[in-house]
Amino acid sequence: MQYQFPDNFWWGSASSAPQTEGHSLSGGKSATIWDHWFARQPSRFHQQVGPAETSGFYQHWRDDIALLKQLNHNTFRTSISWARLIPQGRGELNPQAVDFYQQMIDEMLAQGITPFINLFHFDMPLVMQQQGGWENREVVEAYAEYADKCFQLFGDRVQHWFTFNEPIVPVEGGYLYDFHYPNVVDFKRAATVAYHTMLAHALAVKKYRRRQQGGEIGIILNLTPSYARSGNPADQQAANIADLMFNRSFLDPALRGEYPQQLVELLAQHGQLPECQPGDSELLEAGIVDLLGINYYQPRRIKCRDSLVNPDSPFMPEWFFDHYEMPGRKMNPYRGWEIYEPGIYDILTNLRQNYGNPRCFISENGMGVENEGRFAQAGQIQDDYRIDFVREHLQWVHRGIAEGSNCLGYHMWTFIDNWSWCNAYKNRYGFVQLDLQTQQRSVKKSGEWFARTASENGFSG
Ligand code: BGP
Repeated sequence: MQYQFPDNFWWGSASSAPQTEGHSLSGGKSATIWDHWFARQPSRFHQQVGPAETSGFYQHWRDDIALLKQLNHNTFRTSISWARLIPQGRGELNPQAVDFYQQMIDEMLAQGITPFINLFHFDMPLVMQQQGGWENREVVEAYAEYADKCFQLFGDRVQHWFTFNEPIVPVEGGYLYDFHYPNVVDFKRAATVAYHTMLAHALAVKKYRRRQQGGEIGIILNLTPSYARSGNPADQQAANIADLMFNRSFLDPALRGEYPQQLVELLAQHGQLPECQPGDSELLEAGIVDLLGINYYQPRRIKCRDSLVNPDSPFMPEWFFDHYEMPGRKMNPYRGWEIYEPGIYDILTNLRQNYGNPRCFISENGMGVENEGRFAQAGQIQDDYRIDFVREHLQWVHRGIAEGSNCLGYHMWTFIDNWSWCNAYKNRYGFVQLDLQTQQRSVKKSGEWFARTASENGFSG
C-alpha cells in the first residue's frame, strides 16, 4: 500500500538548545540548573557526562543545517536558550547570542528549512531557579519578558513558536519523582509549578498575539494515552485519574483554556490545589494555542491499586492507581520502553473527537538505542529497527489523517544523537550518528530512508 501524505506535510526532526549547543558556559551564556546540578552531583548523570559535552551546534550549526538539507528536512525544531540570550534572566541581552540565533535562523531559511522555535526545554537559568524557579510567580513574568524579547528579535522570520516542550517533565522530575533538579518530592509544590508554567505559557501567548506577526504559537506536550488493564470499573477509574494527572492537566488548559473540573475537585478534596489569583482564569483562557505539538513515545498501562493507601503517606498520583506491565506488550529491546504504534492514532482521534480537531503535528517520536555502535557495518549504523519504528508510527498517523485528523507533520526525535539529561549518551536517537570524541557526523540508514520518504512525501509499505 502507498502511504502518501498531504501536500506541504512537515517532514523534520526536533532537538533543543541545551542538548545540542554545548559551550555551556561560553559565548556569554550563564549557567542553567543543569550546569549547576552536574557540577554538584555528577554521579547522577550517565557515565558522568554533563551538559557541556554535545555535538557542539553552537559551533557547527552551519554544517548541521547543510546536513538537514541533505536529509530533505523542510522543517526543524530547536530552542532558544534563555540563559544564553538573557544571562541574568531579566534585562540585558547577550549580543553574541542574538547574533548566533539570527544567523542560525537566517541560514535555515536560506536552505528552505522552516524554523520551529521552542522557548523552554527544561533549561531554567540558574539565577531564576535561585529565585524559586516556577514556584515563584515573579518567574512567570520574567519568562514572559524573555518570550516577548524572542518574538521581537526573531518573530519577523519565525512563524512557528512554542512556549514549552513537555512542561510536565520538570514538574514530575523536579518536584515529584526526583529525576531533575531541584530534586523536591512534594505534590503541592509540583502542582504550583505546573500551574505557574501554564500561566507563563498563557502570558507568552498573549504577548505573541499582541505583536501581530502573522505566525502561530503553540505548546509541545508529551501525551501518554492511559490504557486500563480491563473494562472493570475500578481499572477504568484508575486509568481516568492517570489521564487527568498526566495528560489533561496540560492538554485541557492548552486547548480549552481551563482545567478539567474533575481534576480540580480531586486536588481540592486532598488540599493540593495551588494558589490562584483573580484574573487567572481569563489569562488561562487567553492561552489556547494555535498549534499543538505531540510528543509520543509510549503509552501508560494502568490498573487499580492492589492495596489500600496509607493516608499518612505523602500524597502522590499513585494513591489512585498502579502501573501495570501488560503481558505480551511489545518492547523496545534497546531502551526498555513499550512500543505501541496505535497509541499515536488514539491521540489524534481523541483530539479530533473531544478537542475540536486542533491543528497539530507529531513533534517528537523516536526510538532510543543503547550501545548503538554495535549495529555499524562498513561505517554506517544499520538501524532497520528505527526505520520500522518510524514507518509503523507513520502508518497510524496516515490513518488518523485519512479519518480527518488535522495532523500537519512529523518530526523525529532527533536529528544528530544528542545529550539527554541524566541519561547523557546512553540512548541514541538520531538519524545521524555522533562520534563524541571526533565530533564526526555519519548518516545512519534511517536518515537515508527518511530523506527519501520526505522527498516522496510518503512511502510504500
Ligand atoms: C523526551 C525529551 C527529549 C529527549 C527524549 C529522550 O521526553 O523531550 O528532550 O530527552 O525524551 O529521552 P531519553 O534519553 O531519556 O531516552
